[in-house]
Amino acid sequence: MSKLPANQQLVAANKWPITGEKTPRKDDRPWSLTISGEVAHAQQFSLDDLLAMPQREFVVDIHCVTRWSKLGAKFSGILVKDLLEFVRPNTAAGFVSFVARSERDHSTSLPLADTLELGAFVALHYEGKPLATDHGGPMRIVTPGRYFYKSLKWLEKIELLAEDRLGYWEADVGYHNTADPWREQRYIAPNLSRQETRTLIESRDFSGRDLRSIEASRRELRGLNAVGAQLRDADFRECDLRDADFREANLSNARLQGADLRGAQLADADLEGANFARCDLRGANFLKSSLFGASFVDLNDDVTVDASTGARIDTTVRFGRQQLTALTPIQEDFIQNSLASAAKTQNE
Ligand SMILES: Nc1nc2c(c(=O)[nH]1)N[C@H]1C(S)=C(S)[C@@H](COP(=O)(O)O)O[C@H]1N2
Ligand SMILES: [Mo]
Repeated sequence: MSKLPANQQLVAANKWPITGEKTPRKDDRPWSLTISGEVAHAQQFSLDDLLAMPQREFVVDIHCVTRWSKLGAKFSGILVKDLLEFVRPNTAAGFVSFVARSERDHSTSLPLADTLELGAFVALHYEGKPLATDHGGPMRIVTPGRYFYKSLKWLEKIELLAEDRLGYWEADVGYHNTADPWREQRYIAPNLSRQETRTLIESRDFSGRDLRSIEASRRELRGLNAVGAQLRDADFRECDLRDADFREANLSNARLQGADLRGAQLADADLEGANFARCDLRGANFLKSSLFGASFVDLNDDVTVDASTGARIDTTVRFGRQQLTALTPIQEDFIQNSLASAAKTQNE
C-alpha cells in the first residue's frame, strides 16, 4: 500500500513547513501543562517534571490538510495515555481538548478513545533536539493518523470533557472533526443550497463572501469577481474562469483542474493545497500568493509526474521567484521546466 494518502505530496526530505500560528503568546511564566476537567485529581506539571519522566520514541508520518506530507518524523516525548494515569479521568470523560498558549487560545480536540488508540503524545524533542519554537516547542501534541491540525503547538492545557468542544480549525474554518487522511476527511460538507449556488453563479459576484466548498464545476464564470472571497475546498474543475479576479481570496485546497484561467488575477491569494493540473494559466498573475502544497501537475502512483496533466504555463504567467520554493520539488521542477522551455521557444 502507498504510504501517502490520496492527494498528498511529499515535501523535500530536509523541509518541514510552518503552518498556522507562527509563535506562542508572549508570557513570562515558565511553561507548564495543566490537566483538568472530568478527572479525579487535576494536576499541573512543569516542563522539568515532564522532561524527567521516561521518554518514548515515536516515528510519525505527518499529513497536513493543505496536502503536504512528511514521512518518518522522529519525535520523543510522553503518551497522553501515560499522563492520564496521574489524573485518572472520570467515567463521564468522553473527549480531550488540547489548549495552546497562543494569542487566540488555539485548541483542538479528540474523542478520548481515539486519543488512546492513536497514541497521541506530548512531543518534547524532534530528531534528538528540543522541539523548535515555531514547530510548537517546548511542547506540542502529536496525533498520529490524523491530519496535522489535530497536533496542537505550544500545549498548555489538557481538559477532559463530557461533551466535545470543537477547536479553532474545526469550528471557525470548517475542517473535518475526525480528520482521517486515509478517508480524506478534510472539510465538513458544504452548507449552501443548490438554489443559492445557482443565484450566486448567475450574479458572477463572489466578492467577500464565505462560499467554502461551493460546487461550481463546469460553469461559465468568465470575469468572475471573487476578490477576498472565502473559497476553501471550492470545486471549479473545468470552469471558464478567464480574467476572473481572485485577489486576496482564500482558495486553499480548491479544485481547479482543467479550468481556463487565462488572464486571471490570483495575486495575494491563499492557494495552499489548490490543484491547477490541466489549467490554462497563460497571462495569470500569481504574485505574492501562498503556494504551500499547491499542484500544477498530477502525479502517478504518488511519485512520478503525469505529464499529460500539466498546467499550460508560459512566460506570461507571473510568479515571484521566491514563491516557488514553497512548492514540493516535483511541482517546482514542473514550473521551472515549463518556463524554461517557453523562454527557449520564444527565442527561436
Ligand atoms: N497552537 C496552534 N497549533 C497548531 C496550529 C495553529 O495554528 N496553532 N495549526 C495546526 C496546523 S493546521 C498544522 S498543519 C500544524 C502545523 O505544524 P508545523 O507548523 O509544526 O508544521 O500545526 C497545527 N497546530
Ligand atoms: Mo494544517
